Amino acid sequence: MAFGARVTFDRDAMLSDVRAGLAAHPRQLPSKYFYDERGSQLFDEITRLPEYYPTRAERALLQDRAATIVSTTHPATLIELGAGSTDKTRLLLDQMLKSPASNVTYIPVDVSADFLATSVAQLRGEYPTLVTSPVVADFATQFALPTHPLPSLHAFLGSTIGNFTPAAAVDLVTSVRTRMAFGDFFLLGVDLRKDPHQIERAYNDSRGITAQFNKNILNVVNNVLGADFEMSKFDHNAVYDRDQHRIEMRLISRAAQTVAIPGIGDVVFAPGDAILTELSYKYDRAIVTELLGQAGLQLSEWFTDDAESFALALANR
Ligand code: SAH
Ligand code: AVI
Repeated sequence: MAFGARVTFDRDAMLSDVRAGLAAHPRQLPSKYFYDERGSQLFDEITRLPEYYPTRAERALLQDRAATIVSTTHPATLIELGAGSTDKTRLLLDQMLKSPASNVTYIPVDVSADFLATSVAQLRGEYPTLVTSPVVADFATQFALPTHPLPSLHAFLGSTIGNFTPAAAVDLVTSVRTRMAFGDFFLLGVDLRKDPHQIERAYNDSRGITAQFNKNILNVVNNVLGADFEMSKFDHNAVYDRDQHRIEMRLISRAAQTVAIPGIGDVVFAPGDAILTELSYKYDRAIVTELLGQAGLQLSEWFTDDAESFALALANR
């Protein structure tokens, strides 16, 4: 492992992603590189911030709807993309495990290997009868699932779908559809369009945790590639684009600076130069129905909280 840090990203893949991203206009870095162990811990902290409403809204929705979702889909296996802490997942697992005869399998898929291992160790302690088979993979690529009992519920929670452009989101849901057997369902959590000020506050918290999360991507590039990004020389920036219905998160260079990235060379930044680090799209029912349809799925249930802040979409083939 390069440069001694506990990171699990493939060096060559990151080198080519970073080379392409920093040569692009605008400059960008793939959002998956936020999530080394520290990035995953920072995201977990974000989910508990007063300003970051999506996690609370989705948890409340799952508290209300998990029983209905499980009785509608009666899954033997839960496959979860981008499982993270698996905190909200427990609400689905609790329902799946309610039947005394049930033999339940859980397959969390995540790129953040160390954090996933910690989540799984905790889960195994809490759910001794659950068969937990974690998969460390980039869910945007072809990856193999361990054999599992059917039917499956394929879950993609937290509005992580929003971190993909509309075209990439269709590709991602299409790949889920191709893994779905007859009788399987897809459960998608999406953050809904709302007052832009409320959305912007969620990405500009007063404690600066989102800023640390954003800057952590530079730390990950330093650790894996041996680059010399100085986090203090970049500012966090997150703005809601009302036309495209998305948060755009950037790192803005505070000064003229040159960053050396072994294998890539020197990258020169002028004051104000930006690196786009994340998009976070916000949805409505029509857009989600269209996305599912383009991926070959149909919406079967649409659940929202009272404030219409967040939605869970249940879909089948
Ligand atoms: N589902 C959790 C976590 C959301 S954070 C929740 O709702 O709170 C996004 C999660 O997706 C992180 O755990 C991150 O490591 C993972 N992730 C992001 N991009 C990924 C990718 N391309 N492949 C696999 N996992 C990814
Ligand atoms: C994981 N993803 C859905 C989060 C989001 O809201 O787009 C990541 C995040 N970025 C800043 N805050 C949280």
